[in-house]
Amino acid sequence: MEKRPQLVPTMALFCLLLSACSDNDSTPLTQHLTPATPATINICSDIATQFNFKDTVITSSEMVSAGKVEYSSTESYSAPDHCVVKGYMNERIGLGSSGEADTKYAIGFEMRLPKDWNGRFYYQANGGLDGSVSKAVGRLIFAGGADSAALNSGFAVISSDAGHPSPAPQFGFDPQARLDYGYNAVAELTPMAKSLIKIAYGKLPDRSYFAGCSNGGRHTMMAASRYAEMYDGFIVGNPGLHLPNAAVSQLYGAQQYSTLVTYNPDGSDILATLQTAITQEEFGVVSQQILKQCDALDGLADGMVNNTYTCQKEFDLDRDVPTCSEGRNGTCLSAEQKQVLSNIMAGPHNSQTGESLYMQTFHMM
Ligand SMILES: [Ca+2]
Repeated sequence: MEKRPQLVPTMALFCLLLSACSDNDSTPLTQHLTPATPATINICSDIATQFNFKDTVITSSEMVSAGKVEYSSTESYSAPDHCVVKGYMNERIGLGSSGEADTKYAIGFEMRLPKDWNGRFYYQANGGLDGSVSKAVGRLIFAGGADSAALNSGFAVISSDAGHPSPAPQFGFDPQARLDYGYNAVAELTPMAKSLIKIAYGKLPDRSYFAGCSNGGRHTMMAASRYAEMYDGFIVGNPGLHLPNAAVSQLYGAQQYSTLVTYNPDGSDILATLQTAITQEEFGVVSQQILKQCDALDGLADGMVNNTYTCQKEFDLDRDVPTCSEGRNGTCLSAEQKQVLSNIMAGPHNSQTGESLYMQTFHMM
């Protein structure tokens, strides 16, 4: 079993975020780690035959040349020469939407292993309801844009479908699929991925990081709370938590926006119509005013609001955003729009008890 001082680097990351974990600068609370050491890939196409791990099937492994990886129709990422490994774990038959055991499940994954590796491992947690294996480019986190995503920065990256196929919502009928989606896929995939890395490069990763946004942020929070010993750092982006309640909140938002629009009688283009409730231009007016009130609250006027707690106190929608006096023109919000936005930010409440059903904001300690 792998044993390394995991808590120390994790604390280091938190200390960086909090700016001050010690009131005595001469007494560091953390130790410096030795740098991760790079390695060159040993094998790629032979991984399928040489890698053995419990309940794991490698379906393909091949080297691809440096170039762009098409992540989606609108997103592509630069990548170095690397090995693409595809496979799945824990194949089984589980419950489908009919309630019968008639659906094939597995934890599908893809790993992308750079020929010249930086010695580090990156778990790319994906968004939405999962259900398909997004390309393991190591997206989302790195500030330099697509060219500085994890794969192109030399990390070995894994991505997975979190244990179920598409269409995604039907996995809810199967208890094991719910566990895999909730947290267990990470527990299954992480030791497998590290073992595969050892085969590919001749050594385990020196550092391992876990990152994602939205549902990926939720995965990251779950991994940090359940599997902290497997990773050295967690990068959480906009985590979706308590998802059933979040769904209620989203539906409440749709109800609120719908009060501002008139639908076509035939019901066509419902979503497009909903998006006219508050246009991107009008949201832009709101965001500019939030920036104006809050950007510098974190000590640096850099276009990013990082002191969100104080911002929630300082920003006043009614006061800070112009109210349209003669119809909407893209530079103001109507009184009705302001009310809808206020309602949405307050979130849905139990009509009997007044209890909030879903928190819209997270207060940092
Ligand atoms: Ca700022």
